[in-house]
Amino acid sequence: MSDCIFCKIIKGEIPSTKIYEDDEFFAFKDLNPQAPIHTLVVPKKHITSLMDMEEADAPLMGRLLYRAQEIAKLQGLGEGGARFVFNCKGDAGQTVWHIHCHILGGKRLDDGFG
Ligand code: D5M
Repeated sequence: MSDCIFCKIIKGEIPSTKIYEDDEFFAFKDLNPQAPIHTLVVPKKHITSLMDMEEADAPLMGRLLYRAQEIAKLQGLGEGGARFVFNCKGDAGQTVWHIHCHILGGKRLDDGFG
């Protein structure tokens, strides 16, 4: 999608700190980190929100979860663990309308779900 900032990051039109890339997924550092490790994993396919995905996207999203936990381990979070978050639509505070999985870790996240 031409005006989506994550699509532009995937295409290299906007700079990012890339953590991982394959044919289907792209992972990069969050610009506004909420933890020592804060990475975003996105599918290259533009889907606006987890709550807008179609059933046909379920295998892709299953693979996204598998990749996300691998990427967390690549970043040294295998031992301590991590939080995997999808903010969906307005009440959850979604600000970028391209599905993204937040990976948060590198400290004890004892702040509830915030
Ligand atoms: O989270 C959207 C997240 O996207 C938020 O944590 C900031 C991050 N963001 C926004 N623009 C950029 C760029 N250009 N690089 C890296 N990270 C970015 P949400 O779940 O929608 O609230």
